[in-house]
Amino acid sequence: MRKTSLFNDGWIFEKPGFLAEAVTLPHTWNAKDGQDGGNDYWRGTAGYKKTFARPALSADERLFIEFKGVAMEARVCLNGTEIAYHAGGYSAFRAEMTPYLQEENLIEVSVDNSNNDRIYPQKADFTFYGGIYRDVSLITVKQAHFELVKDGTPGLKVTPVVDLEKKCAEVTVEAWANAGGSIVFEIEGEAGILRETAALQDGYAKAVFTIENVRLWDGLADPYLYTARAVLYAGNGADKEALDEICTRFGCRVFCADPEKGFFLNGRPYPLRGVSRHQDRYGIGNALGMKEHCEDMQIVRELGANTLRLAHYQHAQEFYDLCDENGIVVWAEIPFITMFMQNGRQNTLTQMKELVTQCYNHPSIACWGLSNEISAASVVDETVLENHRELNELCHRLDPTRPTVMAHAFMLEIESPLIPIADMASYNLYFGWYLGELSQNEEFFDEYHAKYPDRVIGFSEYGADANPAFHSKDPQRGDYTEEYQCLYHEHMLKLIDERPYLWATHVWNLFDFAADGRDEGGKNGQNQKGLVTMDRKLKKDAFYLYKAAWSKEPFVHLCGSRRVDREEEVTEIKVYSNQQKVALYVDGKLFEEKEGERIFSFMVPISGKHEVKAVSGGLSDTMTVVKTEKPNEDYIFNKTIVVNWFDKEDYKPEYYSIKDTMGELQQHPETAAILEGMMAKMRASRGDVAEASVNNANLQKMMARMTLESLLKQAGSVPEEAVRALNGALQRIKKS
Ligand code: GCB
Repeated sequence: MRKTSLFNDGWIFEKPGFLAEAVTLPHTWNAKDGQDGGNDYWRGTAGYKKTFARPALSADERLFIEFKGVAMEARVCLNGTEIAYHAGGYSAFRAEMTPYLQEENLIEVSVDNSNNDRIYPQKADFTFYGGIYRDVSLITVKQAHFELVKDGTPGLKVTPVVDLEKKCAEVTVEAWANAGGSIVFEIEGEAGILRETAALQDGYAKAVFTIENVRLWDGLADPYLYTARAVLYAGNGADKEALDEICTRFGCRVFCADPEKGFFLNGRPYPLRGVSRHQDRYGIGNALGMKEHCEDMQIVRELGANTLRLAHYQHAQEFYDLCDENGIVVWAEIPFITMFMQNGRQNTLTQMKELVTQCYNHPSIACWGLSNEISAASVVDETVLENHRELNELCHRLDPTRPTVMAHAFMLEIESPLIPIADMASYNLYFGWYLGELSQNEEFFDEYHAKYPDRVIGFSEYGADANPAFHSKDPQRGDYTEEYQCLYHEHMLKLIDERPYLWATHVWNLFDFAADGRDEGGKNGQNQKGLVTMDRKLKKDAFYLYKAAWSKEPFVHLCGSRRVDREEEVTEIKVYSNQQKVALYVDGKLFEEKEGERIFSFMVPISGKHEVKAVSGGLSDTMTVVKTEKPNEDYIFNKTIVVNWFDKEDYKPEYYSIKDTMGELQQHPETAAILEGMMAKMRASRGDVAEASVNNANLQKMMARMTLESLLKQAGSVPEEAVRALNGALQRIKKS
């Protein structure tokens, strides 16, 4: 029977120009430089090697090696012969070692994460860590065995089709082997074991079972898992000795999405409300172990989310397993992202084939994501459309049971022919963070839904960066404060509550994550849109807003505990809770009790140092606030940002100014010319993402509603003198 053993120990890692070092896998060479900003982490070709004595194999045994994730491109040589090549950093692959084994063996893996135009991802907002960052194992099988190599298959494919009315499931179990003979298939559940024998034909066999009184995989409520097993025999199944055995867990459930009513699980409305996650951790990079995966799932459970978007690539099997076990509905995807590459077509197909083949049996997975914001740095032309059609057909061919989806960038016109290619659509919108006003998010969905009432639409990303060191009593977009992140998400949660047609919504992101290209918000190298910090040690206040909405575990949480110093005379104390009543105590005395839902706000006069305590039944949370003379400067991210350019200026309202909207300024030929000059300069400094969006109708429409002042503030880097000059020029043109 097959034996699997970890092969993680005793590797030597060699990076050009550095001394060789001994490492234990999983390992990435970018754990430090990929997380510290500057967009200068090392991308190149490095080597891993290991010597080992010939494993004891009997004459009818064969040896395979399994790599669960090598980023991004790998060549594996055993004793000088190449036994595997793999392009794509997130899916598993296996290779046979048997013919090349010697008494003493040397395995060498050349790993490359350098820039190229063939393998996705190449342009995206996260660090492309290099290394053998998931487990490596040796698998010993008999001469006759289940398929191990093709697309990294588990060898076994389970397709449950549930009849909710009859409370039964028809389960098709298929297996592939390199031999003749037969397979005994089994399905094991609480009611016992069902068994069928099928003869192998051309290396393939299947059995169809009916599970009566099926116990459903029912999301958070009851994520019940069955086990399917396949045992390979040389003869007709009555032989004594089994040659190989594989098993997988599966679940019986029905997913569907309705354009008006949203998502359904097992025939009941089940709005998918949750967060996204990267495989990433502070100080570790992407080389996570089971401990880190479990900690992440624990936090997801505490939050009460019922869905995860596992972005932007295939995650570790261990993590999909955790989703199966915990009843989390998953959006799975490949890293076909941001920028279309003419030479990358084949790689999108390979990565998709591997994702679907390797993840097919996970009951948690509800859809296959074809791409993310592919229009952000590319024009959607016929080649882009064709690549998406191919991917879509591939998914349907490999898996007729699951819908496909795409995550679109806000500037993709809702009329784009890209959108209807996939079965479902979702948008990533950042109005109220990168640009625009918060209310533009709901305007966007309302317009889309009114125009396309028969299309399923969701909200695949939204978020605002927050560094928990920064605070404000008057939070503003772009200030990186914990308080703005709260206001932003309060708005978004309401938007979502009011639009049950959104089939799934995912906060970007549950955790801060490494994006070495970012240098902002006081933490270089990080995207800080997380509800939790990258080391998982601190839950930002906004985490508790979602917990109040989603979790049933009773709690009260005082917001602003890190904003100790407060300059105002009367301060807002905000409590997030899933209880109906919250009482606030100040210095031991009852201040006020309120009834409400999720958000409880109290206006408290302060004069010195106060102890503030929120209480609901037996639950409580306590913090200290201190009245100060002046604002605490440590709470401000960029102290040089000019908050209001106009405060000190004379301003003539009958003339044009930066307070006018872009739409108004475009009406007058002179102001339009000034605007165009400014936009050309901005485009030149923003690179290809901005370039691609110049003639973008959505962007134009959105910008027409913004004042020039707010556009300039969001651009951030425009010097104050330039703003004054621009305003001066506009103030010379009289409004008609
Ligand atoms: C997006 C991308 C995601 C980024 C995010 C952001 O739309 O899909 O990868 O991290 O925006 O924070 O800008």
